[in-house]
Amino acid sequence: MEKTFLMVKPDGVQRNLIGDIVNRFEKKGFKLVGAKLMNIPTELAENHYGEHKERPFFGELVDFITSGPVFAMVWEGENVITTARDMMGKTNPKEAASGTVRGDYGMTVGKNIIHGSDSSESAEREIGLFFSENELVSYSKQDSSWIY
Ligand code: DAT
Ligand code: MG
Repeated sequence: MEKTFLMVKPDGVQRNLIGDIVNRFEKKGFKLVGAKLMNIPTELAENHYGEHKERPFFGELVDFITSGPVFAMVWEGENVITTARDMMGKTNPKEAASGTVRGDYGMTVGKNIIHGSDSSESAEREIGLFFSENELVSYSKQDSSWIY
């Protein structure tokens, strides 16, 4: 089953949005298979956002993502990578549709509350960066026959 890496960023943690965000993905029917509250070491932040290292906002981005605890998660389900991106909304909350996390709670691109992998390659890479194999839980849920 497809997996993706999602993370409530430091602004989302400070604004008490962990529960709301987890709730959205649970209610949709996705399965939580890993989660932890953590501070991101600078080296991990730079690696995670490596694709943006030449962008002018890279320094700010690393400072922001390391400015306080994040809630890192791995979610599983059919088409979870694309669907989670849709549920997050566009990168800039000003352009994100209502009903999405960023559209409902975000105001600026620099504080856009949630991260989600954008492809199967980045999902695999990011899950590997943030979680070890033994931190991911394999289990079945009773509701799956009502979801699929
Ligand atoms: P996403 O998080 O939607 O995958 P991205 O990978 O293009 O977006 O960028 C990573 C993060 O960098 C994004 O969540 C917020 C920040 N960012 C993107 N574009 C920015 C910009 N023009 N100015 C400041 N921060 C930006
Ligand atoms: Mg991205």
